[in-house]
Amino acid sequence: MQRLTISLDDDLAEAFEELMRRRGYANRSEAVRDLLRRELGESDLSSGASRQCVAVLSYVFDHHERQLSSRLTTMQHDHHDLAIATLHAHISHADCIETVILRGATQKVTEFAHAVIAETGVRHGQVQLIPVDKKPSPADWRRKA
Ligand code: NI
Repeated sequence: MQRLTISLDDDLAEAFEELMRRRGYANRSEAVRDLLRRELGESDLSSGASRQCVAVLSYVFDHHERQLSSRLTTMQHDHHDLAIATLHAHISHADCIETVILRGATQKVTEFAHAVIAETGVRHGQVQLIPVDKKPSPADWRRKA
């Protein structure tokens, strides 16, 4: 474990303290570690350094929308190598929310997620990609007190 000392100007330090309060961090070290992990993960993904990823895709849709439910299910079956688990919940009379866990080549996972999000009737679509193939990967970066 390395100990780093950093300097922040007052405004940035106050903004950081406020962010920590809003997100419920008990100490600065854990907040900085999480910020770094996220930044490093995004950097790996955008630079193409990470060719493999896991991802969480979530979206809301109206199950009355014509054929949409079966279209979404068909898309997942057509990519059963990527879509490894799906959680479905009925959130109102019309609306459903689904969360799909994806794993595979970052490019294919991204294409699949964007195709689902682009389907007519799919709303609030979001995908979070987590790189897994670098050593150490974010999945391996253990939290330390
Ligand atoms: Ni439903």
